[in-house]
Amino acid sequence: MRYLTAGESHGPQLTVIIEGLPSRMPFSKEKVDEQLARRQKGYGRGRRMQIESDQVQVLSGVRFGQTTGAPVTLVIENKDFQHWRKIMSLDPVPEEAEKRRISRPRPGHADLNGAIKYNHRDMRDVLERSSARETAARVAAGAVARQLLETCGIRIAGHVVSIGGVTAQPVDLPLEECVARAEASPVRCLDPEAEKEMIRLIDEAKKEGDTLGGIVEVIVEGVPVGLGSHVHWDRKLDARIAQAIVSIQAFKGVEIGIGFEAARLKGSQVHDEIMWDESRGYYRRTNRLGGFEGGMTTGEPIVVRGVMKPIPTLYKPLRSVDIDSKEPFLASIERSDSCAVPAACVVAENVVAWEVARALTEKFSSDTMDELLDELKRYRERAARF
Ligand code: EPS
Repeated sequence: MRYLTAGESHGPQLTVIIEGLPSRMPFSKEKVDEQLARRQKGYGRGRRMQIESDQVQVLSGVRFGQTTGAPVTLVIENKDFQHWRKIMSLDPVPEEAEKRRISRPRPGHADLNGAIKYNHRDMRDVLERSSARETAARVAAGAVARQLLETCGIRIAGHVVSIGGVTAQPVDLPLEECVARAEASPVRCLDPEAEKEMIRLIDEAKKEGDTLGGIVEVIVEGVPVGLGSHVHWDRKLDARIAQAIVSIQAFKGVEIGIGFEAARLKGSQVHDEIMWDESRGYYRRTNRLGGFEGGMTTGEPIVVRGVMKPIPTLYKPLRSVDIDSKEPFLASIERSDSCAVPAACVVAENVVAWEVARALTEKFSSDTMDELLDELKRYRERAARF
């Protein structure tokens, strides 16, 4: 399974082409739209989200509610494009190009590095593609992968662990409860006390023209043992998930299970003891390793956290240098989100869903959904009795 996204933040649309899905897999456009709507929510979003109402158009690879095995093309319209027709014009508009040219790179954004690398004197040609608008296309791809997982009995939840240094108290909840609580929270946080404080901090940051980052957690339940592989670096599923997380715009770090805490503890305090019983087969007494040993799933829930830095588009000026005059200036910006951590949580869920679905189709025959389900069922039985 692979996908490619295309489209600019203020261009006409985002497109994603997905290849390698099994045929005869149930496909619901509504379920994709549901994930897109979840990504648009969250306390701290800016005015752009009031303009957009993301929905996919399905242009190929699906017929009568099922995939055909052909590439699936999904398109999401940028409603904001109507305000940007001249600036994003295909044909040259010289006076507009000069008047609206961006020569002032934002610290922390892709602007300067991308401009130097691709030789753009107008940094709009960088920011249009580095923008987190692109995550809408990735969520659409993940939402399709999620439907594959659902058919296989694999479920996903995500929640916000911290924003601006405020951290939620850990709670041990069944997955469905975690989904329901996160969904009901404007910051996707499971701890109501921390939620209040996060909202207060976002309001404060907004007032000060500043932005906030945070930590999100994704949990995947019902995964069979042995997705991924110990035999080679690029087949390790934990590593692929780490890549998927850190590739989300503004993400700087990733942890699996207890993650960085493992550095402080002794081996006996870290590793999960192996148990077996008739009804469950093999299981671990704890899940500190977040569902992975040796680059493969253990069958315990996958638990992965991602760290998002504060968005670099600030109202509060930071020093930078104009690429024309080489003069210092204080960046001032018109529109941005003050905190997009709750939205990024939805992105993280969906990019993880993609990697798990991809690993499933690599392990099992997957030209058709029936083949995949048959093999998965037999394999689960064998693994339990092994
Ligand atoms: C973004 C800046 C803002 C965000 C955008 C990401 O957009 P604009 O520049 O149009 O105000 O709203 O996020 C989205 C459009 C989205 O769909 O998530 C940026 O610079 O990354």
